[in-house]
Amino acid sequence: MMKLDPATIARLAEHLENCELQGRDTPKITDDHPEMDWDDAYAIQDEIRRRKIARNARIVGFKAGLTSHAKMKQMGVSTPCFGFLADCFALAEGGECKVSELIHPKVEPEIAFVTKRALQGPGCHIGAVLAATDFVMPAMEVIDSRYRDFKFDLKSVVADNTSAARFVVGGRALPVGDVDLRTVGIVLEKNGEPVAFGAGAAVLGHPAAAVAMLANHLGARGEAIPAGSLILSGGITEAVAVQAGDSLALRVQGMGSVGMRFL
Ligand code: OOG
Ligand code: MG
Repeated sequence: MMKLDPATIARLAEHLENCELQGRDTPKITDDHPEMDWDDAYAIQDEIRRRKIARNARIVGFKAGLTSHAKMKQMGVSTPCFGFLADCFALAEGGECKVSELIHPKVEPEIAFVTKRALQGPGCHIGAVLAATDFVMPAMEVIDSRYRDFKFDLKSVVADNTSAARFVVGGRALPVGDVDLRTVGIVLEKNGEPVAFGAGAAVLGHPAAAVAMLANHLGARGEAIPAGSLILSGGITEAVAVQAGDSLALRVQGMGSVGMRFL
């Protein structure tokens, strides 16, 4: 079921992507389109993905969002959501993120998965995810909602590719059998000060559960997670606001650390 016509979906996708590319904000789109449903929201996100592919961006993977209570509470929502990752979002490990290209960036500590086999729902579960995982790595996602003051509802944020903006992976890539992703501890540091702490289990009890949910979500839409995909499993803690001059580091127990600087 869809409530919006194809022309409206195309127009909203263009609008949101322009906001992303120009670093300017917008009121949430459900203000003007309260009738919008879930299929409309994902159709707008798909259209943004299609626009990027048409400009030669490569889709490198996916992200799960709002998978921890800390994030759901921070954003005032109660269900996870999913987006895509393009090569142009990636930053080099230890690299620089230009704040001038963004609206109001925030950083999230996450566990990244890289798949060696395709995963498709329905019926995908943690065991299947672990069996299909090549390795896991520390990751920081830079989210940057295109919505004014980071105020949105779930449909608006899905249409906006779940606030995806930049990400960095680094540290040590470990086979998934070499780490207990539930008990693994993380510390996020800003300018050398610890600002957030957590353990993997904050993400749906096990970060692989977020990947399974993603596979089931895609399966319901006739899509799969291809082998070789990078997946961000969702912020373990609340997102931390950053500004030019800040240095961020994420340390993950037994998995080293990943850093980035904001300029
Ligand atoms: C939505 C994206 C959340 C995560 O890891 O929870 C997300 C937002 O909070 O803007 O990426
Ligand atoms: Mg995230």
